[in-house]
Amino acid sequence: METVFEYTRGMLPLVSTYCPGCTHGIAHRLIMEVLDEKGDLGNTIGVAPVGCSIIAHQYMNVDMCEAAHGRAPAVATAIHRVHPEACVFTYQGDGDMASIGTAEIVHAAHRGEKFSAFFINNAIYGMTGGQMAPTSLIGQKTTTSIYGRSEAVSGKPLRMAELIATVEGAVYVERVSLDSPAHVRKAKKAVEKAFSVQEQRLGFSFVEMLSTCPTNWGLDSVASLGWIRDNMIPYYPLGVFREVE
Ligand SMILES: Cc1ncc(C[n+]2csc(CCOP(=O)(O)OP(=O)(O)O)c2C)c(N)n1
Repeated sequence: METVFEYTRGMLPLVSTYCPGCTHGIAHRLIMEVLDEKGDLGNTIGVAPVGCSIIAHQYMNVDMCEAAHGRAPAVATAIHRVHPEACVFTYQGDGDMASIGTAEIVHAAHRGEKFSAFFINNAIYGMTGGQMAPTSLIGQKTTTSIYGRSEAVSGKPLRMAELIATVEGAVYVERVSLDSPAHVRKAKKAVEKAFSVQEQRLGFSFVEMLSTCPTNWGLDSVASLGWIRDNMIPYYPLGVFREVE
């Protein structure tokens, strides 16, 4: 019989505690599937700071380390410098990376740290109850922007992939989306590329994944995928923003 699907050994066989329709699970699986296919599960150390994915270590079948809010790039820097032969990645939300941790990620890229950063942009603070993030869209209603994000008060949403792409130490920067099967397949290619850049010791690699937060967006699973397509992708275009050969 032909095997058409196998549960990756990269994910432990547990019931997910993420909300229905949340794409953290897809992001987890893509990263772990790639590591499994590369035979790197035993040689990988991941760093997940606070945010909904604080429990990533429960699901990901690799060594994992927690970090304080926004500080995963500093922790990953230390780990990779102590274990230069290991595959090291960070997994950060937008509240984490684009707000309290902005300096950390910019300077990790600036120093050309040779780990891979995965940025899960769901345009909101998920874990803490749906507050506005720097990536929330203009007009987006959150618990701290109840009439919708206003440009006059909060500025325009921060585009992290474009920002990191301006940093000389970054070698590969791409934005992908988890809203459709075709985009998920592309996202997997981006994860593969990020790890291959790291494997070749070329420098810092960064993949932003547009992601859902149905609970805090107040939408069901299917509508959330549509919200990425209709609202996020027009503001956060997909593609490669930097690739240094
Ligand atoms: C120093 C510090 N400040 C604030 C918090 C509270 N806090 C926990 S997670 C979080 C934001 C999470 O949002 P995001 O990074 O976008 O991840 P998501 O939960 O949406 O996946 C905040 C503000 C904290 N844990 N530590």
